[in-house]
Amino acid sequence: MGNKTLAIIKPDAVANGHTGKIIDHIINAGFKIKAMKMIHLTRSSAEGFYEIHKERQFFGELVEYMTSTPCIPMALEKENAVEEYRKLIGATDPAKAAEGTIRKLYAKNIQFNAVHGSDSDENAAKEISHFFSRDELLNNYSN
Ligand code: IDP
Ligand code: MG
Repeated sequence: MGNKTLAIIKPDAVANGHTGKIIDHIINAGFKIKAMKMIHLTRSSAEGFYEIHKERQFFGELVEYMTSTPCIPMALEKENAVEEYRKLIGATDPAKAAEGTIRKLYAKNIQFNAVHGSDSDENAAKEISHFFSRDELLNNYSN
């Protein structure tokens, strides 16, 4: 079981002013933020990040959404981080997300769903390196 995951506060949540509240949920749930930046994704970066979804019918819309306005990727650390963070954010579709989860509180619908979370340790490692170089990760600092 790994201890890192890649989170993104997605464009809708940043634009709607939910950044601070979402970071509060993350910190209060015991995650350490090991890296964080605000970026406006390019098309090629978004397409690369969501490569596993490129055959899905919503791929084009997903890339449009993720490149629409800035987002905030973060590398998070906690024991069993992938599963723990997915529990904190809730189901992909906020209508199906548990009460109190980030998506239940801040997502609009299955597409504009406020946050991303990695789905496996292997993908967490890939996704963290998509956004952060080794020296951007605070490996020797406990914040
Ligand atoms: P996840 O973010 O909960 O892991 P995935 O199935 O990996 O969900 O989908 C990636 C992202 O694609 C979702 O977070 C959401 O923004 C978008 N998405 C998923 N399903 C749909 C859909 O049916 N219509 C439009 N967008 C979708
Ligand atoms: Mg996913």
